[in-house]
Amino acid sequence: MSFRFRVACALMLVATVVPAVPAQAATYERLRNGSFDIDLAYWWSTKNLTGHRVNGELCATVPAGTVNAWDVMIGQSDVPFERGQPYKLAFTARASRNVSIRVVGQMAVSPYTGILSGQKSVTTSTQSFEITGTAAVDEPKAQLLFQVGGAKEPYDLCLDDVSLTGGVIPPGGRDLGSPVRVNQVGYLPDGPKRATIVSGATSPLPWRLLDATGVEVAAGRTTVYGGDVMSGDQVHLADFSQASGAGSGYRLEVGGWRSVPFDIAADLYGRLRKDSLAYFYHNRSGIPIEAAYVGAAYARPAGHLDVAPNQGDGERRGGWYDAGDHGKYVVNGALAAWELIDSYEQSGSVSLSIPEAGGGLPDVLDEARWELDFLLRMQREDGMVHHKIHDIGGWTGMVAPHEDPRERKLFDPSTAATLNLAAVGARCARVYRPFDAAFAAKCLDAAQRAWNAAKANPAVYASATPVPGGGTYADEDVSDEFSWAAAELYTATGSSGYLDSIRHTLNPGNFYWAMTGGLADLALARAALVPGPDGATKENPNYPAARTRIIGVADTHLADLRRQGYPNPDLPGGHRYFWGSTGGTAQRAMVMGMAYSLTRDPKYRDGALESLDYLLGRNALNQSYVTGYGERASQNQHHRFWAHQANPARPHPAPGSLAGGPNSDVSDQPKVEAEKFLVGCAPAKCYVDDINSYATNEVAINWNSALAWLTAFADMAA
Ligand code: 9MR
Repeated sequence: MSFRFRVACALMLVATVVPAVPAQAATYERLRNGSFDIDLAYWWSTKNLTGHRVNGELCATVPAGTVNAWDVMIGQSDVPFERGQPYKLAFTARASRNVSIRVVGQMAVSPYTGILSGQKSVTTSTQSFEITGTAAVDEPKAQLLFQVGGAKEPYDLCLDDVSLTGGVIPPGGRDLGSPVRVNQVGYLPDGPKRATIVSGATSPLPWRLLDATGVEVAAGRTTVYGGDVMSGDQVHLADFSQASGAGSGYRLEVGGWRSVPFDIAADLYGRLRKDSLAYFYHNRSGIPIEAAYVGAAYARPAGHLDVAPNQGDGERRGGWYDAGDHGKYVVNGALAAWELIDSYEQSGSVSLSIPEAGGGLPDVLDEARWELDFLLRMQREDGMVHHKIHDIGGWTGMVAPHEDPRERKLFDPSTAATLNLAAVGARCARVYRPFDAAFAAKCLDAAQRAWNAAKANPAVYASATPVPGGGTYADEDVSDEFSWAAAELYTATGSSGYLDSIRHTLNPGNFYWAMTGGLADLALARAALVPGPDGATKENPNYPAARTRIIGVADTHLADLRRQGYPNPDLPGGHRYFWGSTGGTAQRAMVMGMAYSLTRDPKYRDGALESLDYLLGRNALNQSYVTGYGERASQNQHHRFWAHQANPARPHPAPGSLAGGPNSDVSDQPKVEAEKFLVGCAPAKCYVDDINSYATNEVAINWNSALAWLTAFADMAA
C-alpha cells in the first residue's frame, strides 16, 4: 500500500480534470445478429417457446400458463457490460394483442444481478423502444433477455433490430491492432529482421514485405511457433533478415494483415540514442529546464531550490528525480549514473542538447556528472551516505517540481547507499581521469571514504516501512554491494586489498538496484590492466574469468530469448514479471551487447537487437514502450510533470521515455477505469498506458539508462 497517498491525489486530479467517461471514438454494438437478416444465430429461448424468422423478424408464440416473467425467455449470452459506462438498448416489437414485456441485461449466473432493465408496453403495430442505463458492474458475459412469461392467454410476439450500444473496450477485448508484430521503429539493414504473428494456424503462412508504395520486395513463409508462455498467444515467426534495401514505410503482410509501417535504415537508432539520454536533462532537479535545450513545451522552472512553495533540498540540491515522483534515491541514482558512464566506455559519447555541451567532458559524462555531484553531496563527513531525500506527509499530486509544497526529508545514511557511492565514485575516478583529473580525484577520495565507512558500519539498513511520499529502496543484503564497490575500487586503484571482498559474480538473475553483485564482473571486465606501482600498470588477474562469466550469462539470456514467441531475454522464473520489466529486458540486452564486443559472435548482437524489437513493438500488446517511437507507443506514463493525460496543459512524456512495462503484481494500484485490462492478464499483457497505472507505466532513471546504453550499442553496431 506504499503508494496509496500518491494514488489518492492522482485520482482526485483525474476526477476534476478529465471526463469520467473517456471520449469514445466509436459506438460499439454489443449484440450479435440483432437484425435477423439471415437467421436467428446467437439467439436462444426457453424450451416452452420456439422462435421463427418471419419476413426478417424474430417471431414466436408466447405460451400461457406460466407464473414468472423469466419462465419464458428469448435471449442472447456473452453480452459484455463495463462498469460505469452508459448503454442504450433499442429494438422494435409488435404483438397479436397489447402486452407488457420485460427486457433485462443481467449476470448469467447467480445472483443474476440486473444491469439494465425496462418494462415495455407492446401493441399490435410495430413500435420502437429504448432502454438506457449505466452499468454498475463489470460483466463480460452477461445475458440480454426478453422475459415474457406470466401470460394468461397465448399471444404472438415479433422482435426486430435489437441493438445494445455502449462501453469503451472494442469488441473482442482491447484493440491490439494488427496481429503482425514488428519493431515499430524498424530494423538495421544488416541486422536480424524478425516478426511475430498471432495466429492459431497449424501450417506456415505466406508473408510479404511491402515497400512504402505497396510493392512486394521480399516474400517467404512463416514458421509455426505455437504457444508463447508469457502471453498465452499462439504465434508464428517470420524472418525477413535477407531483405536488402533501405527506406521507410515498409510493412509486413501476413494472411491479409499488415503490420504498422517501419524503417529499414542504418541510422535507425541515432535519434533514440540521444532522446533516451535527453530524458536525464528533462528530469534534473535544481536547475531550470530551458526551452533552448528541450523546446517550450518541456521547459519548466528549477525544482527544489528552496524557492516557495518548495521546501527545497538545500545542500542536497541537484541530481535527477528518480521517476514519476520527486524523490532522489542514492541506490538507484548511482546505478543509473553508472550505466551512463559504462555506456560511454562501451559506445563512446554523442552530442546532447544540454547546458554543458561542448565543454571539456564528453556530453554523456557531463550528464552523468550532474548526478555524481548530487551523490557526492549526499555523503557525510564520516564517509557514510544518506539513503535518500523525498517528500514526506504523502505523495504529491500531479504537480511540477517547482510547485511541490511538501516538506522534504533527508533520510539517515545506509550501508547500501554508501557502497553505491563507493562503486560509482571509483568508476568516475577511472573514466573521468583523462578529462578532469581534479574531479576524478574528488570521486576517488569520496569512494574510498565511503568504502571505509561501510566497512566500519556494514549493516546499517534503510527502513523497509513505507513512508508516504517516497519509495523505500530498502535492501537488507549488502554483500552484493560490497562486491560491486570492491571490484570498482580495485580497477580504479589496483589495490589488491579489495579483492577479498568480491564474493558475487554475474549470474542469470542479472542485476538491478537491489542486486548489484553481477556489476562486479562488469567492472572487472572493463579493465585488463589496473594501476600498478610507481605509475605503471599491472594485469588484472580477474579479467579473463569475469569475461568468461559475462559470456556464459549472455548465453542464458540468449537461450531464454529464443524460448519465447516474442523474443525477450527476460524469462522470469514463475513466469511473473516484476516492477520495471522493460528495464530488466534492457539490462539483459546490455549483457548480450557486452558479450558481442568480447566475442564478435553475431548471435549476441542479434540477441541485443531483438531485445530492442521487443521493447519497440514486437510483443503481445503490439506496444512500443518508448514514447515517440513507433506507431503504437506509450504516451501516458506516470509522471508529475509529463502529465498530459491528467492535465491537457502539460506535455506528454518527452520522446525516448521508457515505460516500466508488464508487471504481474498490480495489487498496489488504484482502481481506475483502465485497470480492467489488468484483471486476469497473461504476464506479458499486464500493462496499460494509463497515467494512474504506476505499477506498469512509470518511468525511471534506471530503466532509461539501460535503454540509453542499449540504443548507443545498437547505433554503434549498425
Ligand atoms: O523500481 C522499484 C521497484 O523495484 C520496486 O519493486 C517498487 C516498489 O517498491 O519501487 C520501484 O521504484 C519506485 C520508487 O519506489 C519510487 N519512485 C518510483 C520508482 C519506480 O516506480
